[in-house]
Amino acid sequence: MARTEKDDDTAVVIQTRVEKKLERPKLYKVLLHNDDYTTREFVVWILQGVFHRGESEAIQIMLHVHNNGVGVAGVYPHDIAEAKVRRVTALAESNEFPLLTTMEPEE
Ligand code: TYC
Repeated sequence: MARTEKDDDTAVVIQTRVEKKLERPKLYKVLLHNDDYTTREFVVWILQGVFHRGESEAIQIMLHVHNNGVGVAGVYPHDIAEAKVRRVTALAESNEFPLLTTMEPEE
């Protein structure tokens, strides 16, 4: 905001508007991939423990992945999605399951 004094006692006020684009943070889908060795129970346990899904929703997602090859476990900002991928990968490894988790930007 600029105030310009004129010769008389009036003033001109110039309002400069700054265009500020508020970008919404990009979201990422955390994907679970099907395989032949990870047990259904383990995948449901992961969906409940890491992705906070209720039991019936966890079973639905697990069956979707089992039938379609891939499915969305959850959608999160970048850092959280990355942490979930790491956690699932670590849990799968320590339980000796080949369960694959990846993340990709949402449309
Ligand atoms: N296909 C596995 C089985 O029949 C179950 C499974 C589901 C594995 C989802 C991985 O992301 C997965 N035991």
